Amino acid sequence: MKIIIPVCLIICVSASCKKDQIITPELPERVFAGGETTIFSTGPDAFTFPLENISQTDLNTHFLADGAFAQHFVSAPATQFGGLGPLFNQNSCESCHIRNGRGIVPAFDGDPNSGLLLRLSIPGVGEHGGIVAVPGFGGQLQNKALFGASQEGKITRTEQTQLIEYLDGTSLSLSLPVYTISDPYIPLPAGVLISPRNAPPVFGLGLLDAIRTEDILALADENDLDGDGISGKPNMVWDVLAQSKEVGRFGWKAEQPNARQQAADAAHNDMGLTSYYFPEEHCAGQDNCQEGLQAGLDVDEDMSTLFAFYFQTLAVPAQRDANNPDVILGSTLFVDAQCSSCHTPRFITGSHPISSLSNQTIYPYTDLLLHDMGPGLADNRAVYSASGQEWRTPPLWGLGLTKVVNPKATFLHDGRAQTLEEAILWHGGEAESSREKFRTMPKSERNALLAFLEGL
Ligand code: HEC
Ligand code: HEC
Ligand SMILES: [Ca+2]
Ligand SMILES: [Ca+2]
Ligand SMILES: [Ca+2]
Repeated sequence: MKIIIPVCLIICVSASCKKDQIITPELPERVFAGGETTIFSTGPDAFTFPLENISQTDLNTHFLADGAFAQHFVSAPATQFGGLGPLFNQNSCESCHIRNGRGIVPAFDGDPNSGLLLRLSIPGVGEHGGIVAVPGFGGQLQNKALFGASQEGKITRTEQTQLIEYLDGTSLSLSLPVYTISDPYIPLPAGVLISPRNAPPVFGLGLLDAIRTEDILALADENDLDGDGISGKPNMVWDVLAQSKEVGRFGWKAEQPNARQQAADAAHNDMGLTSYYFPEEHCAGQDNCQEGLQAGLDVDEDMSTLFAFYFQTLAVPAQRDANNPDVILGSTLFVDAQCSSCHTPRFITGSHPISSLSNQTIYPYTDLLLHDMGPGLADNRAVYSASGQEWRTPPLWGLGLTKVVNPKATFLHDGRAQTLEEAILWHGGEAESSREKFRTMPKSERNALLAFLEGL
């Protein structure tokens, strides 16, 4: 009897073990990049799904909001969706944020249909610590105009290349785009500062909205007191409704404090739609600019809410290939190379008015702070607390699906990097030692790190 029992135990235990492995493989927590909101999709529509745990009421609103985001606005007068322009860049949100992913950089000089736009200013500090707008042009170049107004100019690009060498003797050439304005409708004043910005992906932003401000501030280390060479700081930006300075979260320099203001700013600057937040057209002094406009605001409170609701309730796709040995090695190298010092892997969200976003354990890989990225990435155009060399750490979730969603999509604030490898090699400033760790890795390790990023 004493002999039979253990034999039986061993057989039972090993059998149940096998069964478990086949039926329910253990998924690490980080696979659920958006916590309970995570969706499992790997196709071209991977960025278009609503939060997995969304309520039925919110789902109905999400579908309405989807319509607003895709809507092509027209000039006034119109019974619906009027108010486009008079100056604008594109007539719908989606024409820049393609399938909710990135925009495409201009294909040729003067290409009017790109997702990249130029922010403008002249040196100095403006109202609330913001930029000083360019007389006649404002804070952004609108390259389209309705009849009667003048488009402000065209986007032109030249390129410079530089060579990066790996220790194994192979090399890679990086190309730096330099954007200028051609055919301005009036002469540009001297010394105009230009910051090219490509349209970033818009999914998962409700979760970033739901991160507690104190959790962001806890990561800031402006004077690098811990001596690790990394000194993230928040951008303190103007909150139009609160009439106070708040921590910025959205945009490549974290210039917008919350989802609603981000949406209203996009509608206003990129499409010429006035709203409760920004009630005046941004004509920067053009004489014909106010003619033919509809009475009142172009978008009402409901429409403003819908623009924001859409991207707040877009789900993050799950991490892929998490159990692949290369991906596992890559995730270790990501920490060893200090990538995770800025691309903070994990947060737990606070409470949010959209309840599906509350108390979620998420893996966005951003600290939402500004970092000095060196002269190579600089736009030399300060805005609020962000210097001309500082950028907000972008989230890396969904990164590997970027080109599945849009094969022409590229990386970094001005879309200069064709690949993830190029994006890493452009890192400088506070991230210089991190980049050097990558550059001096053996090829197998570089590939493992890239495999990890491709799986995000
Ligand atoms: C002309 C192209 C264009 C159009 C049209 C456009 N956007 Fe954008 N969007 C951008 C660019 C470029 C940025 C980055 C801006 C920056 O960093 O200053 C951006 C940023 C954003 C962000 C912040 C993303 C992040 O990760 O921080 C959101 C959200 C957004 N846009 C939503 C919208 C909505 C909603 C609309 C329609 C009302 C819209 N956009 C229309 C180009 C566009
Ligand atoms: C000092 C902070 C910092 C460190 C360290 C850092 N990054 Fe970044 N990373 C950034 C910032 C800021 C940007 C955006 C720069 C820009 O667009 O000009 C960025 C951009 C990226 C992008 C492009 C994202 C996009 O949406 O286009 C990738 C990929 C990336 N980082 C990966 C890495 C990897 C891998 C490492 C480690 C080898 C690393 N980063 C280290 C701050 C950092
Ligand atoms: Ca308008
Ligand atoms: Ca303008
Ligand atoms: Ca530090």
